[in-house]
Amino acid sequence: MGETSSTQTGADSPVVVVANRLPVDQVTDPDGGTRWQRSPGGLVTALEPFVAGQGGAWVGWSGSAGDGPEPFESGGMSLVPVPLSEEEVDRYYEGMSNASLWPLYHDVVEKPEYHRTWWDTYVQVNKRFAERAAAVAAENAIVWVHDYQLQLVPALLRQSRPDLTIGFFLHIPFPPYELFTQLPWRSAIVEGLLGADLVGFQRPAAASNFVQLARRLHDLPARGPTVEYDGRTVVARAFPISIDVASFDELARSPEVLARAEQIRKELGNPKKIILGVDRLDYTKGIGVRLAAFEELLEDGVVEAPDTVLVQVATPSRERVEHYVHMRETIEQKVGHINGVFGSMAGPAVHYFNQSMPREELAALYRAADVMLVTPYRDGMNLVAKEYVAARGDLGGALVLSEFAGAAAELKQAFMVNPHDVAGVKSQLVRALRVEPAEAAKRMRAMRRHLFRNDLDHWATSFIDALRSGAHGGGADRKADRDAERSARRGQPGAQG
Ligand code: ADQ
Repeated sequence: MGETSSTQTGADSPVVVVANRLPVDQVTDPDGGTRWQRSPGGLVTALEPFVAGQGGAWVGWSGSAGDGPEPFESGGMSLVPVPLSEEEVDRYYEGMSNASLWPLYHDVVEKPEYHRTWWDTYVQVNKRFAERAAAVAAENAIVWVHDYQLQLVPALLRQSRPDLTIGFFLHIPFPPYELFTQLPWRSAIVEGLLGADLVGFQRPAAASNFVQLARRLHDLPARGPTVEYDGRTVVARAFPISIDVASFDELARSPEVLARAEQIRKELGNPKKIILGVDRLDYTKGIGVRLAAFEELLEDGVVEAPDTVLVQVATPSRERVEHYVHMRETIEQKVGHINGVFGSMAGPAVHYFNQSMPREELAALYRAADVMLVTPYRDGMNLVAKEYVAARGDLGGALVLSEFAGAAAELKQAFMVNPHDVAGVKSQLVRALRVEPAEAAKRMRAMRRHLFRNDLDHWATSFIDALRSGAHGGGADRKADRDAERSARRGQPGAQG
């Protein structure tokens, strides 16, 4: 997506995606010039064919505070920037989105802060996103709104453009009634989402939490996955997101990645076992419990460094939000402590990288790792777990996975853990380290089979099909939802979605 050109975007887009961020990042070249480059994220890969294929538009923030550029064409899409001032970034993005809603929706792992000034700005910014989307959407267009930053957009859009078909997808969990209702602006959020025809979640339990809220908080008639509101039927269903499985599989089989995986093992001193963690540096991801479990196994003498090492890659994230600053310090102290006690001249026990890495390097790490540790306290899905499985076409490696990640409902052959239980994490980690290759291959094969059938394209297509078909979901869909919900209740802890 190198070439971009300025355009006068009229109200003629038959499909519109509305997301906090545009699908491009501004990069500065060595000569000081700037240009837009496609963002590496999975969401862009999933939605680009849907938007570009139909001459659609993508409405989002550029990522920097200030006036922002005029709308421009890029990769066959009209990109419509929504400007945010410094104060709006502070209150709408870092405040309301990432210090109120993010912790509330993740089981209050950290205490959410509620400030009226943040909320007022959240409303103001959601209005701006809705206005921009309304201005570019053609008559009867399909608009797909994404995530917790923009929960008021569906209702705002419907007010000004009742002709539109509106879908909303929440990428993070949706809490049960008992947690959600602590939000001072709970009714406004539920009403905002009810503006959509179809509200998509990662898990059936989340969809059912939403329906319950609409019923109990607003006294609305609700049946199965549907809520009657304002003379319309709103459908709430699960659409578990995935990755581009085939392309990750292919990348991880390439000679370059395989050679790099070999080299990584060598650079780490050819340890017998490599344990890997890859996350955005976030308090929901359970990096601390991983370090605690590994430290105790070293203390107990169950594993020894540098025979067994832990590689933790943690991408810097939300560095201006207070909880994140504190968490990073705690993690880095812990890594320093473990290495002080258990490291040797031959090398450290924990190799820690506070860096973002290219996809090729991640694929090589996945290929080099004997055990992948994914231990979030709560996660909408967790794509890292899926990437690891997609990368293991050799059927090697073992996945240790938190029961509280959305991915646990699908990757059932993983070594499941409760991340609140350090003893349990230790024993599952040891099982994964010692698993027989035949048993590991059996588990990996089953997980890969599931993933290949449920890839990113399947996710985007199912959502759009459901939205286009009036979002009513046939009887079969409703039955599938009920079945999934029942098995989620049986097999998964908590009512959190
Ligand atoms: P995230 O919380 O960002 O996403 P996740 O699903 O794990 O979490 O996705 C992280 C992505 O970042 C992965 O594709 C991974 O490869 C990449 N990444 C992580 N560390 C990296 C590093 N050091 N360098 C480069 N890339 C790195 C939110 C929700 C999730 C949900 C997704 C998609 O919180 O639950 O799965 O959206 O809906």
